[in-house]
Amino acid sequence: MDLLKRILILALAFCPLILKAQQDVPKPTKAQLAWHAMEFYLFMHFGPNTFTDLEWGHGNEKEEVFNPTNLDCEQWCRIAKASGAKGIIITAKHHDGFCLWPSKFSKHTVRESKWKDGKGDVLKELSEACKKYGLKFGVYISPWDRNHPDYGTEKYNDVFVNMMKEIFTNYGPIWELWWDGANGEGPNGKRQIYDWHRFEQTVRELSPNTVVFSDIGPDIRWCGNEDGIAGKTNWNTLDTAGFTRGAGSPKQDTLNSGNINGKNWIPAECDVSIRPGWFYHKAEDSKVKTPEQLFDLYLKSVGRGTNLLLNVPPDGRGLITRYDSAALTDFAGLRQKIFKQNLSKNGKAFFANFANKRYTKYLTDGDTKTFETDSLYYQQTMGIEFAKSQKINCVILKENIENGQHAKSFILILMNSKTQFNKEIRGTTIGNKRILTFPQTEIDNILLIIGSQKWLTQISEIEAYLIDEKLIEK
Ligand code: FUL
Repeated sequence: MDLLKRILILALAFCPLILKAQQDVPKPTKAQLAWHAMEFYLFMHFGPNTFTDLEWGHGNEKEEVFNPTNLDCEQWCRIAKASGAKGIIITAKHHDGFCLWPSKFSKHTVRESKWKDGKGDVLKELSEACKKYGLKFGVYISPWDRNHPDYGTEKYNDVFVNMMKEIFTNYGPIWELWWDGANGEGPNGKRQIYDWHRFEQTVRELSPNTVVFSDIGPDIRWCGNEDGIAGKTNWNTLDTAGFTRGAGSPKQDTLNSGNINGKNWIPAECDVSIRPGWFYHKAEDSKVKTPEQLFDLYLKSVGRGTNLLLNVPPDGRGLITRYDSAALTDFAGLRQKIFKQNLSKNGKAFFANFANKRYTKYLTDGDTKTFETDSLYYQQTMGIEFAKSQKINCVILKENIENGQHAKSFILILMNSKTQFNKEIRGTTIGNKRILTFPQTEIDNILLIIGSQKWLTQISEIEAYLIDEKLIEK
């Protein structure tokens, strides 16, 4: 029996074991999978700080400071839509404890303010506007509360649960719930011992499709920095045993890259502000990030397999300024222009197995669910060949992550058979999307070798683009 046959028989004998191993691999839930597809959405920090020029309110601000003169959540939604964002997450309650809805469980809310004679409700207006504009609606609710008289006592856990109940019942569906990790002192100088278990149960019972963000999930994790930058190695898996939210969470670089053999599917989300601060400050009108800077952040977040949560704070009128709006619209324009023409469609996609090369439509069909794999576990090779050489400086790889994330390392080879030119780009993880940019190169073959993998990597797309040279990742 020749060697190849022996290997094949051995591999078949181990098949059940391998299949079992694949079943044990962490996989996204349906809600997480839908979350991955969102890629880019907006954060809005709005509340008393908008009017007091603070970042962290003390909790003793008079309710009357909250008084937007011209609040228009539809304007927020129109701008979000124009930017290509898929949803909005609003600070329903920041650390100062002020509630943007008339909660029955607090006396520090819009109801006590002068805005609309105490009849206003930002969550109502925004949730309705999001529905109208086809945007997902998410809520940030800070567990830390510098105002609530019960904070620091067991009673506050009831307050927090009741507030979440109000939000789910009156403003749902809530697509993402954001729990901030900060846990400072309350008005009585005490810190709260949060009943996280109960908080989680409340969400699961009342709103099972909501994905919950915190430093360590349960559904989405923090990416470890507030700069909007994910790790070049970015596993959607994380080990959480022995860790707690806030000060007890894993090291920031672990959050940034995940754990290769992590037991739980908890992908990273990159939060960053379009301005230096999270809340609106007039002095920062001239410091709004440019469309090019936003695009670079997009490459470093979405382009590394995470989602981008971009904060755009409304001002004291209750409107998004023209500076932020212009930057967002131009950012969308850049993305539309850049990704308009997938040059891979000019070529023929192939999948190679030993000496056999078979052509496939799956790598260029735009369908992230279709892919080719080998039937056995070893490195996989695929690519695009072009009859006529192409100038490119950007390649996008997509891994179908429905059944887990598998590629551990890859080599992308850019080849020009006429000039014998070969350029190698080495990388580690791929995940939902991996965007690689490099100086413009004329090629007639793109070869992707998945070097090592946890299980059979399912590459669904290899896209190629020629983008403005200035936009190559910094
Ligand atoms: C942090 C908060 O302390 C900031 O004020 C902001 O809300 C940011 C998104 O999260 O932990």
